[in-house]
Amino acid sequence: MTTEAHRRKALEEAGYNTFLLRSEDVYIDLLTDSGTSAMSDRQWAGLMMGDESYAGSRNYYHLKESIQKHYSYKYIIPTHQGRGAEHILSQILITEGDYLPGNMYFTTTKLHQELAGGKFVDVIVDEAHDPESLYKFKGDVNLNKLEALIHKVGAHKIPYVSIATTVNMAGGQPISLGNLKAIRKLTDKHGIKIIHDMTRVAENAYMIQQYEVGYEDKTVAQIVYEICSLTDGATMSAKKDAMVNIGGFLATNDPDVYDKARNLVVVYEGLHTYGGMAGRDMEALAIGIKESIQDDHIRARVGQVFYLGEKLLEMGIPIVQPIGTHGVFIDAKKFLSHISQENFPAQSLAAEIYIDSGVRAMERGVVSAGRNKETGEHNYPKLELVRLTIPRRVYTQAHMDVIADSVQRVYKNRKSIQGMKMIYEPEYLRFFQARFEKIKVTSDHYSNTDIPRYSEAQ
Ligand code: P71
Repeated sequence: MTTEAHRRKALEEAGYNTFLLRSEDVYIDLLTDSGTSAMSDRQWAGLMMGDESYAGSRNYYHLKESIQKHYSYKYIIPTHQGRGAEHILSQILITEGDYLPGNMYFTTTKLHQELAGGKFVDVIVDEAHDPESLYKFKGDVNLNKLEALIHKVGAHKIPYVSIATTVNMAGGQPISLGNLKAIRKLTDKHGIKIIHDMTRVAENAYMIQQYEVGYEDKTVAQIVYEICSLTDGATMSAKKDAMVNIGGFLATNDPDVYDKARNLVVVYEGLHTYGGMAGRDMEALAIGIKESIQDDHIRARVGQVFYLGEKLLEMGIPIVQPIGTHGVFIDAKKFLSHISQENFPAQSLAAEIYIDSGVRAMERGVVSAGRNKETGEHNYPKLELVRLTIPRRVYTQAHMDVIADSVQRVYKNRKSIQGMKMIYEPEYLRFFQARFEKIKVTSDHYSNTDIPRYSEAQ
């Protein structure tokens, strides 16, 4: 625990970017659920069984079996994490001038598609861009948008459709199996592949079990298998669902893609039987996959996120609804309606929550969206969010209460919060290392001095 004065100094030194804080200065760390979950006793036991042979490690074969059995894919290549798999797959499948439709962008996925010469096209349903829409499957693709793109550019310009389970940037929202089946039908008609970003597939499957007609009696494991079976290949950041601290993989059912991926992985990651992973980490992952699709586990995991979300809703805090499965996403545009998007409301809000309580959150708005490649202007996404991301098997319900209380305090004082300007901007994935300064008080909104700041109110 730290004092407010300490946190103010720490955040200023971090350029008001929560990515640049030291973890020692953080009390409850909700930056991400990536690599931050607690491994189980069985996973830790698995680490002790690490076979660190350079080639053909026993753990690789265990991992391969686990992926084939639970995720259906035939061929697999371990990578150091999700973006390692995205890099290799993008280089193989995309040629200059291609289009990549998908159910909303993800930062690293889109960047690798662009670096390979492709252009991402958002074909998600409109509801996904509306934080207040209660539509249950905001990860669904709008088939008309997809079909229109196919007609416009031609199927030969679309190597694959990118389908994420769940959709992170939409607020952790699931896609329905009905929609995925319809995408399969349409893509089959045109000879287009479906590549699955399966980073949080178990959480998506749980939402299908809860809300999609016909799946109420299926297990999460069965639904996960069915989702994967409808797709041609996958990239996975195993640091989320599968609860390892590092790791990922690329999977495909296509022997040609596998052949090319085996050739490329040795250039960028390592031999094809370990990619970027140690033997012990592959063992922990093989075990984590099995644990991640247990109904009781996933119900508790998502249940904890919903607990926090429901608490915030009761307090009248504007959050993305339905509540996401890996975190609660605060609607910063609404929360800080007096700060225009060019002054980074979500960045400012994440900073303020940290100062209030030491809770570290992540900006998911205009900073994350980066700049338009052609015009150089900021991309202004409809969603300007702060993500309170919950690691798995780490925090208690009491921590959730502390988080909610802090957000409520900041909400009460919201009118006194100022916007930011960016003073350092990296070329790629700028949100990781960008630096900010609070902007000087210029507008009427900031002259509201009758609302005491939290520290003064004490
Ligand atoms: C998350 C992350 C980690 C992250 C990545 C980039 C910016 C901020 C935080 C990573 C994902 C993801 C999806 C759907 C691919 C990756 C890349 N998410 N797809 O949410 O959520 O995986 O980090 O293992 O390379 O905090 P990687």
